[in-house]
Amino acid sequence: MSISATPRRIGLIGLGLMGRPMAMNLLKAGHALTVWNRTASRAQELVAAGAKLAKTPREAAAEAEFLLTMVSDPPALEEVLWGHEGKNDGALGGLRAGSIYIDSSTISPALVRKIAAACAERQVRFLDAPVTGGDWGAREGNLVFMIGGDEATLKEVEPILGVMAKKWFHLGPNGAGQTIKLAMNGILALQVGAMAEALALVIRAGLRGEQLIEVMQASMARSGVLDVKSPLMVKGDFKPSFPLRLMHKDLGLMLDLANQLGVALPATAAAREVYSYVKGEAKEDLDYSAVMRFWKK
Ligand code: NA7
Repeated sequence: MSISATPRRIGLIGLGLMGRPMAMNLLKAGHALTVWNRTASRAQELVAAGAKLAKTPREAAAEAEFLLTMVSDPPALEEVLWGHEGKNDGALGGLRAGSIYIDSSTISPALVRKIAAACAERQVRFLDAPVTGGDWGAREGNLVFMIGGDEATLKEVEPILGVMAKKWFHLGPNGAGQTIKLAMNGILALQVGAMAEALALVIRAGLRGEQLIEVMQASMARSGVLDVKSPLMVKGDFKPSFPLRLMHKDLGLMLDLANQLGVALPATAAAREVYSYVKGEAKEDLDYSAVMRFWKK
Protein backbone atom coordinates (compact mmCIF):
# COMPACT_ATOMS: atom_id res chain seq x y z
CA MET A 1 0.00 0.00 0.00
CA SER A 2 2.85 2.43 -0.63
CA ILE A 3 1.61 5.94 -1.36
CA SER A 4 3.92 8.80 -2.40
CA ALA A 5 3.87 11.50 0.26
CA THR A 6 3.90 15.32 0.23
CA PRO A 7 6.50 16.50 2.80
CA ARG A 8 4.81 17.14 6.17
CA ARG A 9 5.98 18.29 9.61
CA ILE A 10 6.01 15.18 11.78
CA GLY A 11 6.94 14.68 15.42
CA LEU A 12 7.97 11.22 16.58
CA ILE A 13 8.43 10.24 20.21
CA GLY A 14 10.06 6.94 21.19
CA LEU A 15 13.14 5.70 19.39
CA GLY A 16 13.34 2.08 20.51
CA LEU A 17 13.63 -1.02 18.33
CA MET A 18 10.51 0.02 16.38
CA GLY A 19 10.53 3.81 16.54
CA ARG A 20 14.05 4.27 15.13
CA PRO A 21 13.49 2.49 11.79
CA MET A 22 9.99 4.02 11.47
CA ALA A 23 11.54 7.46 11.91
CA MET A 24 14.27 6.69 9.39
CA ASN A 25 11.69 5.71 6.77
CA LEU A 26 9.79 8.95 7.35
CA LEU A 27 13.01 10.94 6.89
CA LYS A 28 13.93 9.01 3.74
CA ALA A 29 10.48 9.83 2.32
CA GLY A 30 11.34 13.54 2.66
CA HIS A 31 9.28 14.52 5.71
CA ALA A 32 10.49 17.18 8.17
CA LEU A 33 10.96 15.14 11.33
CA THR A 34 11.41 16.25 14.95
CA VAL A 35 12.17 13.43 17.38
CA TRP A 36 12.34 13.01 21.12
CA ASN A 37 13.59 10.05 23.10
CA ARG A 38 14.12 9.66 26.85
CA THR A 39 17.67 8.46 26.09
CA ALA A 40 18.74 11.20 23.70
CA SER A 41 21.78 9.29 22.38
CA ARG A 42 19.45 6.90 20.53
CA ALA A 43 18.58 9.80 18.20
CA GLN A 44 22.15 10.24 16.91
CA GLU A 45 21.77 8.37 13.63
CA LEU A 46 18.48 10.14 12.88
CA VAL A 47 19.92 13.57 13.67
CA ALA A 48 22.84 12.79 11.34
CA ALA A 49 20.25 11.93 8.66
CA GLY A 50 18.45 15.29 9.09
CA ALA A 51 16.02 14.93 12.01
CA LYS A 52 15.70 17.72 14.59
CA LEU A 53 16.12 16.64 18.23
CA ALA A 54 13.54 18.12 20.63
CA LYS A 55 14.41 18.79 24.27
CA THR A 56 11.01 17.63 25.57
CA PRO A 57 8.02 15.65 24.28
CA ARG A 58 6.13 18.94 24.26
CA GLU A 59 8.69 20.47 21.90
CA ALA A 60 8.42 17.42 19.57
CA ALA A 61 4.66 17.99 19.34
CA ALA A 62 4.68 21.79 19.08
CA GLU A 63 5.38 22.21 15.36
CA ALA A 64 3.86 18.91 14.25
CA GLU A 65 1.00 18.51 11.81
CA PHE A 66 1.20 14.82 12.73
CA LEU A 67 2.55 13.42 15.99
CA LEU A 68 3.46 9.74 16.36
CA THR A 69 4.32 7.97 19.61
CA MET A 70 6.03 4.58 19.89
CA VAL A 71 6.92 3.88 23.52
CA SER A 72 6.98 0.70 25.54
CA ASP A 73 3.84 0.61 27.68
CA PRO A 74 0.96 2.57 29.25
CA PRO A 75 3.01 4.23 32.05
CA ALA A 76 5.65 5.35 29.52
CA LEU A 77 2.99 6.83 27.26
CA GLU A 78 1.26 8.64 30.14
CA GLU A 79 4.61 10.14 31.16
CA VAL A 80 5.30 11.31 27.62
CA LEU A 81 1.82 12.75 27.07
CA TRP A 82 1.05 14.38 30.42
CA GLY A 83 4.68 15.11 31.38
CA HIS A 84 6.18 15.69 34.81
CA GLU A 85 4.53 17.73 37.50
CA GLY A 86 5.52 21.38 37.36
CA LYS A 87 7.60 21.00 34.19
CA ASN A 88 5.01 21.57 31.48
CA ASP A 89 6.91 19.14 29.25
CA GLY A 90 4.16 16.71 28.12
CA ALA A 91 3.38 16.24 24.43
CA LEU A 92 -0.35 16.85 24.86
CA GLY A 93 0.33 20.41 26.00
CA GLY A 94 2.30 21.05 22.81
CA LEU A 95 -0.18 19.67 20.27
CA ARG A 96 -1.85 22.30 18.10
CA ALA A 97 -5.58 22.37 17.38
CA GLY A 98 -6.20 20.73 14.01
CA SER A 99 -3.20 18.39 14.25
CA ILE A 100 -3.46 14.60 14.18
CA TYR A 101 -1.96 12.37 16.85
CA ILE A 102 -1.27 8.69 16.12
CA ASP A 103 -0.18 6.32 18.90
CA SER A 104 1.46 3.09 17.77
CA SER A 105 2.56 1.79 21.17
CA THR A 106 0.63 -1.24 22.41
CA ILE A 107 -1.44 -0.01 25.35
CA SER A 108 -4.83 -0.65 26.95
CA PRO A 109 -8.11 0.35 25.27
CA ALA A 110 -8.90 2.18 28.56
CA LEU A 111 -5.86 4.44 28.15
CA VAL A 112 -6.83 4.96 24.49
CA ARG A 113 -10.17 6.35 25.63
CA LYS A 114 -8.51 8.66 28.17
CA ILE A 115 -6.17 9.99 25.46
CA ALA A 116 -9.05 10.38 22.99
CA ALA A 117 -10.91 12.56 25.52
CA ALA A 118 -7.81 14.69 26.20
CA CYS A 119 -7.27 15.14 22.45
CA ALA A 120 -10.91 16.06 21.83
CA GLU A 121 -10.60 18.86 24.43
CA ARG A 122 -7.74 20.30 22.39
CA GLN A 123 -9.38 19.83 18.95
CA VAL A 124 -6.74 17.25 18.12
CA ARG A 125 -7.80 14.19 16.13
CA PHE A 126 -6.50 10.90 17.50
CA LEU A 127 -6.01 7.38 16.15
CA ASP A 128 -4.91 4.31 18.07
CA ALA A 129 -2.67 2.55 15.58
CA PRO A 130 -0.63 -0.32 16.99
CA VAL A 131 1.42 -2.32 14.53
CA THR A 132 2.56 -5.83 13.78
CA GLY A 133 5.64 -6.84 11.80
CA GLY A 134 8.47 -6.53 14.34
CA ASP A 135 11.69 -4.59 13.88
CA TRP A 136 12.21 -6.22 10.48
CA GLY A 137 8.84 -4.95 9.25
CA ALA A 138 9.67 -1.50 10.65
CA ARG A 139 12.99 -1.39 8.75
CA GLU A 140 11.48 -2.61 5.48
CA GLY A 141 8.42 -0.33 5.65
CA ASN A 142 6.34 -3.49 5.79
CA LEU A 143 4.35 -2.98 8.98
CA VAL A 144 0.64 -3.65 9.32
CA PHE A 145 -1.32 -0.99 11.27
CA MET A 146 -4.51 -1.79 13.24
CA ILE A 147 -6.48 1.44 13.45
CA GLY A 148 -9.17 2.67 15.81
CA GLY A 149 -10.74 6.08 15.29
CA ASP A 150 -12.43 8.25 12.73
CA GLU A 151 -12.25 7.06 9.11
CA ALA A 152 -11.81 10.56 7.63
CA THR A 153 -8.80 11.10 9.92
CA LEU A 154 -7.35 7.81 8.74
CA LYS A 155 -7.71 8.98 5.11
CA GLU A 156 -5.57 12.02 5.97
CA VAL A 157 -2.80 9.96 7.52
CA GLU A 158 -2.68 7.28 4.82
CA PRO A 159 0.17 8.95 2.89
CA ILE A 160 2.27 8.81 6.08
CA LEU A 161 1.28 5.27 6.99
CA GLY A 162 2.21 4.24 3.43
CA VAL A 163 5.85 5.11 4.17
CA MET A 164 5.98 2.70 7.12
CA ALA A 165 3.46 0.02 6.22
CA LYS A 166 2.34 -2.36 3.52
CA LYS A 167 -1.20 -2.54 4.87
CA TRP A 168 -3.59 -1.04 7.42
CA PHE A 169 -7.02 -1.95 8.71
CA HIS A 170 -9.70 0.41 9.97
CA LEU A 171 -11.28 -1.64 12.75
CA GLY A 172 -13.76 0.69 14.48
CA PRO A 173 -13.79 3.58 16.96
CA ASN A 174 -10.87 4.49 19.27
CA GLY A 175 -9.76 1.38 21.14
CA ALA A 176 -10.61 -1.07 18.35
CA GLY A 177 -7.03 -1.07 17.03
CA GLN A 178 -5.61 -1.95 20.46
CA THR A 179 -8.25 -4.62 21.13
CA ILE A 180 -7.41 -6.48 17.91
CA LYS A 181 -3.69 -6.06 18.53
CA LEU A 182 -3.92 -7.54 22.05
CA ALA A 183 -5.99 -10.46 20.77
CA MET A 184 -3.47 -11.10 18.00
CA ASN A 185 -0.49 -11.00 20.34
CA GLY A 186 -2.30 -13.44 22.60
CA ILE A 187 -2.44 -15.89 19.71
CA LEU A 188 1.26 -15.37 18.91
CA ALA A 189 2.25 -15.90 22.55
CA LEU A 190 0.23 -19.11 22.75
CA GLN A 191 1.53 -20.43 19.42
CA VAL A 192 5.15 -19.86 20.36
CA GLY A 193 4.51 -21.19 23.88
CA ALA A 194 2.90 -24.35 22.42
CA MET A 195 5.86 -24.82 20.07
CA ALA A 196 8.26 -24.54 23.00
CA GLU A 197 6.31 -27.18 24.92
CA ALA A 198 6.22 -29.57 21.96
CA LEU A 199 9.94 -29.08 21.30
CA ALA A 200 10.72 -29.82 24.95
CA LEU A 201 8.81 -33.10 24.68
CA VAL A 202 10.39 -34.18 21.40
CA ILE A 203 13.93 -33.37 22.53
CA ARG A 204 13.47 -35.15 25.89
CA ALA A 205 12.28 -38.19 23.92
CA GLY A 206 15.66 -38.25 22.15
CA LEU A 207 14.49 -36.86 18.81
CA ARG A 208 15.73 -33.70 17.10
CA GLY A 209 13.70 -30.48 17.26
CA GLU A 210 14.29 -29.99 13.52
CA GLN A 211 12.26 -33.16 12.86
CA LEU A 212 9.20 -31.65 14.50
CA ILE A 213 9.72 -28.36 12.61
CA GLU A 214 10.02 -30.12 9.25
CA VAL A 215 6.85 -32.14 9.75
CA MET A 216 4.98 -29.15 11.09
CA GLN A 217 5.96 -27.04 8.09
CA ALA A 218 4.44 -29.68 5.81
CA SER A 219 1.22 -29.78 7.82
CA MET A 220 -1.83 -27.73 8.80
CA ALA A 221 0.12 -26.61 11.91
CA ARG A 222 2.33 -24.45 9.72
CA SER A 223 2.34 -20.74 10.47
CA GLY A 224 4.42 -17.69 9.60
CA VAL A 225 5.45 -17.04 13.18
CA LEU A 226 6.49 -20.65 13.78
CA ASP A 227 8.43 -20.75 10.48
CA VAL A 228 10.46 -17.77 11.71
CA LYS A 229 10.74 -18.54 15.43
CA SER A 230 11.06 -22.31 15.75
CA PRO A 231 14.49 -22.72 14.05
CA LEU A 232 15.82 -19.95 16.34
CA MET A 233 14.26 -21.69 19.36
CA VAL A 234 16.09 -24.92 18.51
CA LYS A 235 19.36 -23.00 18.13
CA GLY A 236 18.75 -21.01 21.34
CA ASP A 237 19.15 -17.72 19.42
CA PHE A 238 16.95 -15.28 21.33
CA LYS A 239 18.20 -11.90 20.06
CA PRO A 240 15.18 -9.63 20.59
CA SER A 241 13.02 -8.89 17.56
CA PHE A 242 9.90 -8.57 19.70
CA PRO A 243 11.16 -8.53 23.31
CA LEU A 244 9.72 -11.00 25.81
CA ARG A 245 9.19 -8.17 28.35
CA LEU A 246 6.80 -6.51 25.86
CA MET A 247 4.93 -9.73 25.06
CA HIS A 248 4.57 -10.25 28.83
CA LYS A 249 3.14 -6.71 29.09
CA ASP A 250 0.67 -7.42 26.27
CA LEU A 251 -0.55 -10.64 27.90
CA GLY A 252 -1.20 -8.61 31.06
CA LEU A 253 -3.11 -5.96 29.08
CA MET A 254 -5.12 -8.68 27.35
CA LEU A 255 -6.03 -10.32 30.68
CA ASP A 256 -6.99 -6.93 32.18
CA LEU A 257 -9.30 -6.29 29.23
CA ALA A 258 -10.78 -9.79 29.50
CA ASN A 259 -11.41 -9.16 33.18
CA GLN A 260 -13.20 -5.87 32.43
CA LEU A 261 -15.31 -7.60 29.79
CA GLY A 262 -16.00 -10.71 31.91
CA VAL A 263 -14.37 -13.14 29.46
CA ALA A 264 -12.35 -16.06 30.86
CA LEU A 265 -9.03 -16.67 29.06
CA PRO A 266 -7.54 -19.67 30.90
CA ALA A 267 -4.89 -20.58 28.31
CA THR A 268 -3.71 -16.95 28.09
CA ALA A 269 -3.52 -16.76 31.89
CA ALA A 270 -1.42 -19.95 32.01
CA ALA A 271 0.85 -18.69 29.22
CA ARG A 272 1.42 -15.45 31.11
CA GLU A 273 2.69 -17.43 34.11
CA VAL A 274 5.28 -19.11 31.90
CA TYR A 275 6.36 -15.83 30.27
CA SER A 276 6.53 -14.27 33.77
CA TYR A 277 8.85 -17.01 34.99
CA VAL A 278 11.24 -16.66 32.03
CA LYS A 279 11.19 -12.85 32.30
CA GLY A 280 12.04 -13.11 36.00
CA GLU A 281 14.98 -15.45 35.35
CA ALA A 282 16.41 -13.56 32.35
CA LYS A 283 19.52 -11.48 32.91
CA GLU A 284 19.40 -9.85 29.46
CA ASP A 285 16.78 -8.58 26.99
CA LEU A 286 15.45 -11.63 25.09
CA ASP A 287 13.02 -12.27 22.28
CA TYR A 288 9.66 -13.71 23.37
CA SER A 289 10.61 -17.03 21.74
CA ALA A 290 12.94 -17.41 24.75
CA VAL A 291 9.82 -18.72 26.52
CA MET A 292 11.54 -21.96 25.40
CA ARG A 293 13.94 -21.49 28.34
CA PHE A 294 11.17 -22.52 30.73
CA TRP A 295 11.76 -26.12 29.59
CA LYS A 296 15.54 -25.84 29.62
CA LYS A 297 15.86 -25.59 33.40
P1 NA7 B 1 11.65 -0.70 22.97
O1 NA7 B 1 12.75 -1.02 22.01
O2 NA7 B 1 11.70 -1.25 24.34
O3 NA7 B 1 11.56 0.91 23.05
C1 NA7 B 1 10.73 1.49 24.00
C2 NA7 B 1 10.73 2.99 23.83
O4 NA7 B 1 9.93 3.56 24.88
C3 NA7 B 1 12.11 3.64 23.95
O5 NA7 B 1 12.18 4.77 23.12
C4 NA7 B 1 12.12 4.05 25.42
O6 NA7 B 1 13.02 5.11 25.70
C5 NA7 B 1 10.70 4.52 25.58
N1 NA7 B 1 10.32 4.61 26.99
C6 NA7 B 1 10.20 3.59 27.88
N2 NA7 B 1 9.81 4.07 29.09
C7 NA7 B 1 9.68 5.40 28.94
C8 NA7 B 1 9.31 6.45 29.83
N3 NA7 B 1 8.97 6.21 31.11
N4 NA7 B 1 9.28 7.71 29.35
C9 NA7 B 1 9.61 7.97 28.07
N5 NA7 B 1 9.98 7.02 27.18
C10 NA7 B 1 10.01 5.75 27.62
O7 NA7 B 1 10.23 -1.09 22.37
P2 NA7 B 1 9.81 -1.33 20.84
O8 NA7 B 1 10.29 -0.19 20.03
O9 NA7 B 1 10.15 -2.73 20.45
O10 NA7 B 1 8.21 -1.30 20.99
C11 NA7 B 1 7.49 -0.08 21.08
C12 NA7 B 1 6.02 -0.39 21.21
O11 NA7 B 1 5.53 -1.11 20.06
C13 NA7 B 1 5.62 -1.24 22.40
O12 NA7 B 1 4.39 -0.81 22.92
C14 NA7 B 1 5.49 -2.64 21.81
O13 NA7 B 1 4.65 -3.47 22.58
C15 NA7 B 1 5.01 -2.39 20.41
P3 NA7 B 1 14.60 4.78 26.05
O14 NA7 B 1 15.28 4.64 24.72
O15 NA7 B 1 14.59 3.49 26.84
O16 NA7 B 1 15.04 5.94 26.84
